Amino acid sequence: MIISMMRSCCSSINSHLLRRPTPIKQSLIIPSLFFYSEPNTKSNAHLFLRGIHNTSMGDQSFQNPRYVVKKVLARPQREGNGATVRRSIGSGSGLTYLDPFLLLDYFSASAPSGFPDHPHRGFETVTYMLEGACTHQDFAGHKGTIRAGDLQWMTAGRGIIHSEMPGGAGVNTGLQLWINLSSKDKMMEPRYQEIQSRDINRVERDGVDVRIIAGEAFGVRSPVYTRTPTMYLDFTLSPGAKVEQRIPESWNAFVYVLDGEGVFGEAEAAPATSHHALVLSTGDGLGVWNRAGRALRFLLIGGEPLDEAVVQYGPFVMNTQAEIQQAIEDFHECKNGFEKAKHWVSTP
Ligand code: FJE
Ligand code: FE
Repeated sequence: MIISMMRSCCSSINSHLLRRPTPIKQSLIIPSLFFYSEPNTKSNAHLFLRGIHNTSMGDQSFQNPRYVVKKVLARPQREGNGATVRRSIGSGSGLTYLDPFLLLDYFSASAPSGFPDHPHRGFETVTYMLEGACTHQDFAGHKGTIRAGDLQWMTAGRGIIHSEMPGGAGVNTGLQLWINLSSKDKMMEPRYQEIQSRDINRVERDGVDVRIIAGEAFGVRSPVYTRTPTMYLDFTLSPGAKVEQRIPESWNAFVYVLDGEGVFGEAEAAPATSHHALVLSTGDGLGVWNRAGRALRFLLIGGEPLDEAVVQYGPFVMNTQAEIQQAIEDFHECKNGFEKAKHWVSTP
């Protein structure tokens, strides 16, 4: 599928403050001010199965194996309030939008740095902790801490204002993925799915250990409901192990390497190492080989493209400029989903 993207405006991170006239914490920073639009294209997604089927462990068994079409190294940058992120999807480095994925940040924060009070509208944030903890508080009174291996799947829908801060001393690292919502879901009531590490389904077989965060692997499904059909798998391969994972043919998919080095897509490909994002071609599955002497850990993330126009203003992601204007107005005037913002600030 051809994705054509036009970024009509780009200004520097942290350069704009959106201030509210009410006694809300004075600065709600909307740092990434990218606007981009995607022309509408006809979707053929309905022609394909949504389910993810079992994986074969034999010789490469796909009709149309996927291979790596783009490799991007995610370099550290400052974000939020003193936190560090390695941004792959959503960065300026040629991976602006991989429909339906808006952003993938590998983040690292130590108190007092973090991501103080900020809004979201029109998409989902998926936070997966690797080390330490992250405490979130929102304007509706939700509060919780996720720790290493835990997951928070937040559907912002029409509006959330929240803080995401380190949940303890020491380094806190994790991944945050932003998944776009289709036009029919953008203004839905917000909701959370929080899953503790021990409740994440896991399969171990032939040197392959997979945690199934969303979708299915080896015939085992995740309980997470994904409004935009999505797969999110956390694989660890022992030295010498290989895996073949089915991916629905029409979906966009990518790999993010966390540890070790792996050969992805083609048996003779050059190995990829940590913090590289690998965008995959179309196809019905991916083969991965660990030929190194240490464990390989990577995420495999895929989703059904929405094929809708995208207009983004920092943490507001809608289909049209008019909807973005409306989101900014609603945020400022605490209406249409932002009512609870009127008298709320997070507690330290
Ligand atoms: C945000 C800048 C931000 N990556 N990874 C602008 F930093 C954020 C934001 C995050 C974020 C939070 C966590 Cl816990 C992990 C992140 C960006 O909160 F939402 C906007 N708009
Ligand atoms: Fe957030």
